[in-house]
Amino acid sequence: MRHFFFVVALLLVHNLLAQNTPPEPIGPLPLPKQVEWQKMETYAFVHYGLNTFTDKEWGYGDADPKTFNPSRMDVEQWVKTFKQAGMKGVIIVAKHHDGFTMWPSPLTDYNITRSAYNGLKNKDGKVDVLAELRKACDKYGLKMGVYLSPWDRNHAEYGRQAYVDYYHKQLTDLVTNYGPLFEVWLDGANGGDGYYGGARETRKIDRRNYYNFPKIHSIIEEHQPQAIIFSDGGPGCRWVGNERGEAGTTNWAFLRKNDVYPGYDKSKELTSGHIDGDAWVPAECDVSIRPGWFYHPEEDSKVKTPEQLADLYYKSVGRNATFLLNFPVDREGRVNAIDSANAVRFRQIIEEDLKTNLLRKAKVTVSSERGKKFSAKKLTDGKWDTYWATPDGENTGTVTFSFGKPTKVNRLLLQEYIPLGQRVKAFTVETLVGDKWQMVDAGEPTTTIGYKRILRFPTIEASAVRISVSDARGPLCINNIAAYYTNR
Ligand code: FUL
Repeated sequence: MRHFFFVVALLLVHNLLAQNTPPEPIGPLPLPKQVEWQKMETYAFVHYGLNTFTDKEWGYGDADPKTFNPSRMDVEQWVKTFKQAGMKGVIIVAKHHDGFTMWPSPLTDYNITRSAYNGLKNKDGKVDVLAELRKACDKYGLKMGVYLSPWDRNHAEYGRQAYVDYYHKQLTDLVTNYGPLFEVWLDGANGGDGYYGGARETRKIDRRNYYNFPKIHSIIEEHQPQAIIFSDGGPGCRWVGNERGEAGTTNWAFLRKNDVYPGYDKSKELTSGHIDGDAWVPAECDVSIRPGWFYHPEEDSKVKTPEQLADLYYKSVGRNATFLLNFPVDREGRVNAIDSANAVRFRQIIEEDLKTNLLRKAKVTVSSERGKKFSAKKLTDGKWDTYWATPDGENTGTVTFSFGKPTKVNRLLLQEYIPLGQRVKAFTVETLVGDKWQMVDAGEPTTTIGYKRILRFPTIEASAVRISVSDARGPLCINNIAAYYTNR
């Protein structure tokens, strides 16, 4: 008998402890800097350089630097615009494929000091667009990042070891002179024809090995440990596999890290990630506000509308990715007025759409709770680090929010607590209309959630909303659910 009581007591203690213990993390897991990066959600891209003036997308590497001649350059105007458009940072193309550097790189003559630009000088008395951007970012509280094209159509040694050494030195110069960078962008367009110091020929490289990516990563990690490294395969974040700004409806933050490298030919896989991946490499959706990455006057009538941009927000941030929106700075040296107006209006639309969380005041019930610390209340407390969790062994679950009266709803937002991994594989949403539960049709499969998932659906007047997770990689850890109504 005594033995029996002892066992019961032990079980009780065990259960009590388990109730306050978070679920075991399920790898792959994000680094803390990847979580912080994902929370930025939207940030700007700037493509600006010789191509802006030669009307090209890919400069051959032979344009005269003097061609770069902005008439009313104003870097602060860019940053103010981005800030108003709700962007949390800006990534500037420091060097595109044409090899022209926007900072006074001491390693090449093909740089901004040889241009016709006669703007603000840096501490060494030289024109320096990156120094101007750093200053403006600090003034307005935006983070800064850089794009440094591995492909260089100007450099005579491109294709040979001497260029790789040059690239590593150029990168070191860039990452040691402009303060903290939140992201370093290594694009995947690689090799082909170019000026190459006058050779004017085609040069092919071994995409996987030529640049010595491990060395590139170690240079960045040494000088900018907080930076997220972008490439087709990460390691910090990955290309989403298209330039339309759309993530997959199924979007895992994982990749099989040894499979993917810059220039990876099965880029379609990047849209959804690898469910069996061994590394946390979330997707970033890069897209331009105009058809081209660089400014072309004839595209003034083709700027994406605020509504189109809002649609892209839902298809990127709303599908577990970040939204990197490109602004082709114009020939005056400014974010064009049309682009600026549309981007600012886009942000207002998103803020209006997702203004009041209707679930905050609703009554919540759940199929089960891991314990008090992980109760259903955590779903709507507005805190990042508290979450609802199910007990070990329960990889499914249901959450029901009752409004008490018919309430209009047409948006649903869900967030998993990603520091413990991405788990949900399938879920459904239903609404209670009268006394009937109806399946909500968001027009897209409801599989993964991840950092954030937002569904849009036709307005329903419901008295309750029910979310059911039917499959997951482990116990559920959900830190936020919100529902909204917008009359847009
Ligand atoms: C690509 C480049 O080829 C495009 O010109 C642009 O810079 C885009 C963001 O990345 O790889």
